[in-house]
Amino acid sequence: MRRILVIAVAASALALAGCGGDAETASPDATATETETTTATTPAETAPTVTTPAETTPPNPKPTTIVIVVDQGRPRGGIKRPELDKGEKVVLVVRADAGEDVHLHGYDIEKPVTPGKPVRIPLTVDLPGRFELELHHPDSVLAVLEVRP
Ligand SMILES: [Cu+2]
Repeated sequence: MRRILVIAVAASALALAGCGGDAETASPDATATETETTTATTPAETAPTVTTPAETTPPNPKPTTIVIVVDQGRPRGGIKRPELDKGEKVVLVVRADAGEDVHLHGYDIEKPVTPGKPVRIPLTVDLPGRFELELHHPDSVLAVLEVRP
């Protein structure tokens, strides 16, 4: 009984050691499961397309422009905290004297900076939450967009 236990432990230790080795064995994952789904499409009997222009219409058709001037890596006048409504059209304009790029977190929009030349970031804020607009290299928070749902 005791001997069997010892052997079992030794075996598992061996198995473990083998695991750490080359894991580069080609996985046979590529088992082609090509299931051709033949969907019998019944001819759609002219579905009534109801277009409700209600909630999705932005309250303001022209974009809200947010201008940020960066002096020596810092936003002039401090970090801006614009409050926006979901679906609003926004244009972020960043004029920086230094830095490599501006990065709007959450939306993950990144644009290169040319010192002295304004960078325009047009977008529709369709994601609610709080999002930092950062300057990178040097890193600094320029604005925090608050998008109301
Ligand atoms: Cu960033």
